[in-house]
Amino acid sequence: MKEIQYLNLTTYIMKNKFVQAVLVIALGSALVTSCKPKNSGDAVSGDAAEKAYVAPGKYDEFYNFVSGGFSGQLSVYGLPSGRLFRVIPVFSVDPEKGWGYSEETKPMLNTSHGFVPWDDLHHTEMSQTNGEVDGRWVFGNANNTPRIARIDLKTFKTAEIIELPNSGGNHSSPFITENTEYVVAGTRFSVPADYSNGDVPINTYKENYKGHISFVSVDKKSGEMDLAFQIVTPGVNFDLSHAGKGKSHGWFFFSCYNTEQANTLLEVNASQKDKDFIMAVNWKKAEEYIKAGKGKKQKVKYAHNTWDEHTHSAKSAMKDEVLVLDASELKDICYMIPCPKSPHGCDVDPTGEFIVGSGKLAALIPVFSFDKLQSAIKGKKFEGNYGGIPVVKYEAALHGEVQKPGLGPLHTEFDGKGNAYTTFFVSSEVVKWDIKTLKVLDRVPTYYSVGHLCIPGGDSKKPFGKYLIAYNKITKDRYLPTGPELAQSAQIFDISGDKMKLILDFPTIGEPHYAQAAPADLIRNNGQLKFYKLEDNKHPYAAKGEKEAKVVREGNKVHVYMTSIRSHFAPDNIEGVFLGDEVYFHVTNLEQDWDVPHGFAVKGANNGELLIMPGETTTLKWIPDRVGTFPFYCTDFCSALHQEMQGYIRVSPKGSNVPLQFSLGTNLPATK
Ligand code: K7E
Ligand code: CUA
Repeated sequence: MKEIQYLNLTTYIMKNKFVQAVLVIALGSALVTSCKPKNSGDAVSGDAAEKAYVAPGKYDEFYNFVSGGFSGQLSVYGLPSGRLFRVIPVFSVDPEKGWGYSEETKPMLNTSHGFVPWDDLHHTEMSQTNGEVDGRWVFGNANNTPRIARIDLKTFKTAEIIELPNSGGNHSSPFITENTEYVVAGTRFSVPADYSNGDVPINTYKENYKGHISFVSVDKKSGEMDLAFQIVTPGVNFDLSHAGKGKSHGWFFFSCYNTEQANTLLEVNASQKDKDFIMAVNWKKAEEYIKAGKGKKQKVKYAHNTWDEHTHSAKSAMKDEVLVLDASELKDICYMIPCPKSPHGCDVDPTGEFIVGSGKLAALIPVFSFDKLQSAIKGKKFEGNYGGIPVVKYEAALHGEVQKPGLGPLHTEFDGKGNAYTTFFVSSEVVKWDIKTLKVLDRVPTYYSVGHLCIPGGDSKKPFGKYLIAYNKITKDRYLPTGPELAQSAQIFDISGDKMKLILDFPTIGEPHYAQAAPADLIRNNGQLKFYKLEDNKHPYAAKGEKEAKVVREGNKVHVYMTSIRSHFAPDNIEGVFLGDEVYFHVTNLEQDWDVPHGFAVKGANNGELLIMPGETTTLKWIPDRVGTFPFYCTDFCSALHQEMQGYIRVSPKGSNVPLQFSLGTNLPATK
C-alpha cells in the first residue's frame, strides 16, 4: 500500500463509518502481514560481514540486553558478534538454573495471585546517572501480571520484583528518569481500580475503568524499589513512555491509544479518532503534591520480592496501601498532546527537547517540542479537556512532522549526532531522519517486520551511535525452517557512516521487543561478582565445610545439609528416609573460585535441578513417591571426575526401623 492512498483514504473514511470500519480492518491486516522488501537475499555486501566478526577469544564491544517477550526472560548478547552469553531468568521459571524451582527462588515469583511462574517481558531499561547509562542494573516489565524486575549487573541475576496494583497489562514500562529516581509503569488495559468494586458490567468502561500510572522509586545505593505513588487517569490504553531528560527532566511522556474508550473489537473501535494522545506528566509537580499530603491512601494488595545475597534467598512481602493522585482534580500534573493515530513508541531525543510519537496507523511522524509545550501550557493554548485533563493544541506543541517516512512507525532511537532512526513494521524498514529539519536521510529494509530497535545508549543523553540493532517479528525464508514456529531475529547495522549498512543477522530467544546496550567495559568493570564468599554465607541451612554436613529429621521433614566440591557430595549415602517424608537437599557449593558451579538432581524430583554457584547454598525439595533407592548426581561437568560425583538416598516404608544415618567414604552399617 502506498502512502498517498493511505492519506487520501484517511480523509475519505472520516465521512463514512462503515467504510471506516472496513478500512481499519484492512489496515490492521496490513499491519499483520506487512510488505516484503525486494532483494532480501543479498543484503550483506562486500566487507560488511567483517565488521561483525569478533575473533575467537576476543571480547565484544557492547553488551546487549534483549527482552524475551513471551519467554519472560532476558537474554544477553555481545555486539557486534551477536553471540549469546546468557539467558537471565526473570519472570518465568527456568529449570536450567533452578529459577522458580529451588526453594530460595520461589518467593521471587510470588504475587498477590500466588505463585506466577510465567510472564511476558517486553521492555528493558538500564539504570542511568546524569542521563547516561551507568551499568548497574537493568529493569524489565511483566505485561500480564503487572510487575517490574530489577536485574543486578554484578551478578546477572534478578534481584527484585515489585508487583503493581490497579493495573492490567504493564506495557508502558519500565522506563526511567535520568538519575534512576523513578522507574514508571503505565497500564495498557484500563481496569476498575483494585480499591473499587470490579464486579461491574463491562459496558460501563467509560465510567468505571481507570488508567493508573505508577512511579516506583529506586534507592540510589541499593537499587531497592518502592511504589512511591500512582496517578489515576481516565480509562485509556497506555502503550509506551520515556522520561524527559536535560531541560525536560522532571517530565514523563506516555503514548496512549483507545482514547475512544472502546471495550470490544478495538482494532476497529479504538481506531476511530484521528488523533489519540501523548500524555505529558510533570512528575516533579506530582512529587510536590505527594509531599503536601494530596495523595489519597488506597487499600490494595501487591507483592514486593527481594533477593538477599547473604542468605542466597528471596523474601516476599505483601503490601497493602498506595498513594493515588487524581489527574482530573490536580489540573497541573498531566496534559494531553494530540498525536495521530494510535501512537505506539514515545521517544525523547538526547537533548530532551524533542518528543517523537509513532502513530501505528499514521502516515507521518509528529515531533513535539518541549519548549513549545511549556509555552503552550503557560499560555493556556488548550482545546478543551479529556476526562478533566487539559488538551494542548496540536500545533502549539508541534515542532513539525516527518512527511512520508514509511508505513506503520513503531519506535525511534537516537545516535547523539542529531539523527533519529524509526522502525516501520508495515513497510519493514528502518528510516534515518534529521531531528531538526525532519528530512529523511536514509532507509534500509529489514527482514522482516521490525518492531523495536536499539542503539547502545540510544534513549539516553549519551548514545554510542555505532551500531543499530533491529528486532524483527518475522523471519520467513531467512533461516532453515523449524516447523510451524520460526525464530524471531535481530539484525545489526553499522550506522557510523551516512548510510546504514547491514552487517549481521542472528536468531533470538523468545520474541525480542525492546533492548538496551552499553559499552562492555562499563559492565565488565562494575565490580562483577566471581563467587560468593563462604564466610559471608548466612543461609540458615548452609554447611560451610564437610564437617558441617549432616542430616536432621524434624517430624516428617528431613533436612540434608550437603556440601559439594570437586568431585563429591558430603554426605553421599543417606538412609532412614521414609515414604511420606519431605526431603530438603540444602546444597552448599564449597568452591571459592570463579566459574565452578556444581549441579544437583535426584531421580523422580517433580522439580528442576539446582545449579549452585561457588559459595552459595541452594535447596531442592523432594518428596519421594515410592520405596527404593534413588541416585543423585552433579549435573554440571565440573572436573575430570565429574561422572564420579554422585550418591544414593534410600527410602524405606513409613514406620520402618531403619535409623537416620549418612556417610561419606565409609559404609553405613547394614540395617534391614
Ligand atoms: Cu513490542 Cu514495545 Cu510490547 Cu513495540 S512493543 S514492537
Ligand atoms: Cu560437580 Cu560435576
